[in-house]
Amino acid sequence: MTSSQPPQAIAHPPETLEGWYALHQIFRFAKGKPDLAALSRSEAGEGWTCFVRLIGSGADIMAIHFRDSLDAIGEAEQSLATSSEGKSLILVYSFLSVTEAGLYHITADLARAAEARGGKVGDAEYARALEGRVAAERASEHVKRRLYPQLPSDMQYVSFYPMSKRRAPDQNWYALTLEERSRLMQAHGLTGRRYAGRIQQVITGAIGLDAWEWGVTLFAKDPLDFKKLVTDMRFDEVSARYAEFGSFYVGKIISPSSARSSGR
Ligand code: 76R
Repeated sequence: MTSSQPPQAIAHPPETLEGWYALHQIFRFAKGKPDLAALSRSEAGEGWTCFVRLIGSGADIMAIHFRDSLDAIGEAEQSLATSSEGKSLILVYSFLSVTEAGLYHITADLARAAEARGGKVGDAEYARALEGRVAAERASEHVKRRLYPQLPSDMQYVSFYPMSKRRAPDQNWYALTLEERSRLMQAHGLTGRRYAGRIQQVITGAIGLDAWEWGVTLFAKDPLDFKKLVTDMRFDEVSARYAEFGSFYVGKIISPSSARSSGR
């Protein structure tokens, strides 16, 4: 009986760092196929756009935009929609999010330290320590790569899918303790690291922005690595217990060089 249980403490969210906003757009071709050559990768101030020719999908093309503000994402969206190529594209799905680095480990450390000194999460000492740790993270190359991802020139294949963490009564990610989520995410990171150099992942957070909670964008040299990594993740505890997935979109980047040579 739930009524006899003590009220559960509200779990503590991890601190996160955010970088570029991201928009994934999935299109079908209208009657006329657009000039694919004109849809090359474009660099735009802060951020970039790339086009992915979808393979084995009901849709035809995915655009991935990264920009430094939501307004700039809106401009990228508008400029594609009003371009001559854009007129041959019918939007079938879009996903709005922002690059995110979850600081589970740091948040759990600071919470433990606060408890040990009889303080509280969020008190002045916690806030001071957090500021220092966050600044150091933000300055690290590792975090910069997650927040401001660059398109890997040797990884032509892309797999994109949205996902959420489960919120079932007895299987609720958001009701786990911070310690437990930190432990699970550390194990997740170790599983992922086995693919270093073979897969580049971009994690974008979409809570409050879209229906799913995260976007997962993977770049690979060998598309078989998508299957291998995602299989390993399914067996990794956090995905095995808590992950729910949307549709997968797989394809190949329309390379700017071949696009240019065939078009202009
Ligand atoms: O070590 C680190 O700095 C990063 C550790 C790390 C975090 C915090 C990490 C590593 N991920 C993190 C967060 Mn990930 N990731 C996924 C998926 O298909 C599935 O089952 C899940 C989809 C894949 C394939 C993947 C790959 N990751 C996240 C989050 C946010 C969760 C939250 O905050 O609650 C999600 C949703 C997510 C999902 N992850 C890695 C990888 C890979 C390959 C790595 C190692 C990357 C590296 O070390 O460079």
